[in-house]
Amino acid sequence: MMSKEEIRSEFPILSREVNAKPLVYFDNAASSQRPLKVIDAISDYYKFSHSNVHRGVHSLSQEATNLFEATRAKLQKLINAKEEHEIIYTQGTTEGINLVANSFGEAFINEGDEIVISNMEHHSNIVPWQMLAEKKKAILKVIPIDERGQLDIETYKNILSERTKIVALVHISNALGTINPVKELASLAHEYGAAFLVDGAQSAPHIAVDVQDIDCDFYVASGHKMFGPTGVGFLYGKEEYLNKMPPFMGGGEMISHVTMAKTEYNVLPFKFEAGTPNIAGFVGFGAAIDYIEDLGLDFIEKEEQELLAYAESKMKGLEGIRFIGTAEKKASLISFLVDGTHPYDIGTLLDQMGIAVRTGHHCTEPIMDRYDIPGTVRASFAFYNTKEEIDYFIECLKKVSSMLL
Ligand code: C6P
Repeated sequence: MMSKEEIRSEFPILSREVNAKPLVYFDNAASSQRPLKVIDAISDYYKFSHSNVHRGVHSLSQEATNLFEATRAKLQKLINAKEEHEIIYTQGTTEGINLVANSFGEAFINEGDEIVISNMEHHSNIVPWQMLAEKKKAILKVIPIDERGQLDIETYKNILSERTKIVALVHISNALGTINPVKELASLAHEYGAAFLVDGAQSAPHIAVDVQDIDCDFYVASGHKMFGPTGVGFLYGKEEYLNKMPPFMGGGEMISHVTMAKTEYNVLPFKFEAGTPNIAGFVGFGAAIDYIEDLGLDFIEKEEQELLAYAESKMKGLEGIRFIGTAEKKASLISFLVDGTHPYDIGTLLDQMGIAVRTGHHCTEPIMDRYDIPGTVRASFAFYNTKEEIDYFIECLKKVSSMLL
């Protein structure tokens, strides 16, 4: 087992200073940091192996293709997908959801059909469905959340009907930390024959995910939150759905044959991967998945749950703290307000002390409306964070609060 110090030494950025103070990086839900293995994999790829993929008989192109494709098998294993070709490379969670909204929407959504989302979705799991509903004259239904930030499952059961065609829900809320019981929610959707999409942006980096056990039809996530590069991500889709869905974008790679009269589309997964991809990004993503697998998601989850419990217990002792999101099952992030202060002021002053937290609505404005607040301060932890950093954060939070009140 690696010590915390050993783990931290693999992330060069963690030893830098910000505003002349050691960096305390508590903004992992926005984007995590990368270990040297990922940075080196990208650099080596450009130094020694770059060429276009799937396009050449020459050795370099084949080498680049092998490196690029290896990540697909790693992703398949990571989330236990049945088939490798059920993994579609994307730019990230946002593209994955847009792909499903467009392609699934085109094939399966008609006037009067219903799409179900919840009040705790990220904008990227709201807007594409609103656009689809408008285009197809479909109806968007929203599951409410309770005061603790948990889905109202009884209302969900009442919303579901034969008209429901797809349910798209977040696995772990980026603004509340709530872990949703996606297996149970998927099973309820399936009783009505509806498809079930999981927004896994915040779950893939932090907990073990088994898409066959959840029995979701789609699962999307982003590389940059999984200790990998920006601009890469993936969509898992059940083959039976992906085969029935039209391509999202047209161009090179996604075709098997083109004439001026007609185009035949390529097989999965390439049908959904038009154009030259972010090859180096996917090579780096492969190294990030290796890193996660080596460390182990059980270890990651345990470390992060410990940090969460430690931070929550310390914060409960502070005056004027209001937690937003107190679900029974929570991931390692804390959204909060300090009575009488604005989140931006807290965030700005903490930054002066070297602490990076996110402030604002976290791209979840409907959650902020639900609680009638302008935003929150969000501290989100990763396994490389430490209790000492939390102690320093608490000390600084006390100072900042007294300065503002
Ligand atoms: N949340 C946060 O600070 P992209 O931007 O495509 O990688 O991920 C979008 C997204 C979708 N769903 C959830 C639950 C998310 O948390 C995010 C990204 C970041 O909370 C940036 S807004």
